[in-house]
Amino acid sequence: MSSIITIALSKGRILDDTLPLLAAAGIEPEDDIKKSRKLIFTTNQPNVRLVVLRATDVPTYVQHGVADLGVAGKDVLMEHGYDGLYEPLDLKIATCRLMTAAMKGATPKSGRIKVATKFVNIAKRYYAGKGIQVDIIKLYGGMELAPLMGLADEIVDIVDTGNTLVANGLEPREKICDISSRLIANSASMKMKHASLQPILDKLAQAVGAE
Ligand code: PRT
Ligand code: MG
Repeated sequence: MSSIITIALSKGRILDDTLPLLAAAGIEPEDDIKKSRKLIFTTNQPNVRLVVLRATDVPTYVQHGVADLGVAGKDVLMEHGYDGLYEPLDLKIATCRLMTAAMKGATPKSGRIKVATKFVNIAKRYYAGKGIQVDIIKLYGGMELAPLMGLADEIVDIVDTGNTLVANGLEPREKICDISSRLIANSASMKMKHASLQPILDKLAQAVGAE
């Protein structure tokens, strides 16, 4: 008997790259996810369903076991933490970098600095590791505006081409880490539903390798 498997997907840019991988692994939603307003989707696999969530909510659903698998950015995972989660596979999609940035040409301040970011935990760990004292200012988006407006000296944000920084008079300073989206699994599901999950993990690994 095969268990029902629920996979939590991040909507937005990660979704575009996730659907082809799922299709290559033989999992296809029965409705057009990108056009539908539904949040739960049945698939061509009778025992597999998909839920589409805000990227930052994916680890929460998987940690609590209401989804068995999930797809989330490494940035979101590092910020959330790995309690109750495994990360069995790097899907190598939605790649970017997590960086610090500041106003172009600004001399780095000595002493305590103000850092605006939505990645509060990552920023705290990063600056603590460098022995730099910071006041973290939590924002929910548009971090690039903070140095311009004098709200912060630096930001911690995601950079891909770097165009957004340049367009706002900022420059990248230091790379915190490389980012890609990862497959995550609920640690209890990995044991209880192993027989149903393993074939999905194997096919996804194959699909990633074939890219
Ligand atoms: O919109 P919402 O608040 O729901 O969530 P979100 O904005 O976090 O979701 P979304 O759809 O933007 O996807 C976010 C995830 O995609 C992140 O968690 C990353 O893992 C991944 N990713 C990959 C990116 C980028 N590339 C990216 N370029 N996430 C965001 N950006 C943004 C960045 O924040 C900055 O504003 O794009 C801008 C920088 O791009 P460049 O090319 O100008 O440098
Ligand atoms: Mg967004």
